[in-house]
Amino acid sequence: GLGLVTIGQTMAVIRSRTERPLEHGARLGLSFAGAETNVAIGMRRLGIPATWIGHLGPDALADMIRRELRAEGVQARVRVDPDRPTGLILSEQRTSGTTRIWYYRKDAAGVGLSAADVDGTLVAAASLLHVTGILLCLGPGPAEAVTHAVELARAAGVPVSVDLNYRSALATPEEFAQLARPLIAAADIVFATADEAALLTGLQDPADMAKALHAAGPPTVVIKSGADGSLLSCPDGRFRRDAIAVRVVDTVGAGDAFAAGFLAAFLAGHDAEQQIDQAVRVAGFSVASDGDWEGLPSAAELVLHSGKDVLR
Ligand code: KDG
Repeated sequence: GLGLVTIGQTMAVIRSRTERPLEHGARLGLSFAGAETNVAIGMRRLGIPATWIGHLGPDALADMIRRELRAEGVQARVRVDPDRPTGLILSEQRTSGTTRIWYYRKDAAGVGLSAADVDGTLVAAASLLHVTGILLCLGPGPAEAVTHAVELARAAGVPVSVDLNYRSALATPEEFAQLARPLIAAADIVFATADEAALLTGLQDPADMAKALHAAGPPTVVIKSGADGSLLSCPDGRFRRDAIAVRVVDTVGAGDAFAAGFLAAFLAGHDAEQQIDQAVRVAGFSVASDGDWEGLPSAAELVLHSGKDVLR
């Protein structure tokens, strides 16, 4: 098959390299990020073909994103939105341990996504469709794009994975719960942080939350509790894993890394324990390195640095 197909909003990232408030000015670094392209890059580095559907603006930031995705071997099915700039994330390194993020995304390329952007032939040829809750909250058009992609995947027998990725800047918890429900019902695999699962179920214990999410539809549920580890609940059983102990450099993107590791193992036909083991290891690389996706490991690195020997 075509491997991973995903759809999302990818933005430029301007990151301060100075540990102090931005109001005093800063040295800045330029990159890009998007939950869905982070997963695509992560899976691609582990040998899985990946295609991303998205909109970008008519600007140099879009050129950077296209060029980098090409360099990573991710197929980009991009439509240029002539009326909207490429979105932007401004990341302030307030202290060495605290990052503040401002989004410039609600009027940016990506909000114009619609069902028309979803190529049915492409989705039907995929081995997996991966989507997140972010597009649901970006407006009716992006939400329809996700819903349509999921319908096409289901009709074609393509497995669907969903990372909830709740963004409080885009929706209240109540709005999010309502938007996410049908997506969860249609998913084969759901990734949720413990906070997201609590928001949706009103429960606290990971095993209870997983049970409640199963009742909503998905046979495979992963609850991620950050440094406190993760729980995979699936038809083969329930598997808990500790997070890998690393020096924490940057936690943003860890969830996408986790999903990439998990889904790459899933598509390679590995069993449940191998899926969560690989997820935890790829997330460890992400946490121990700077940037939302730059530090993601290749398959060769995962082999070299097995167990707790994460490169840092
Ligand atoms: O999961 C990390 C992503 O969320 C980040 O890289 C960019 O899409 C993004 C967002 O919404 O913050």
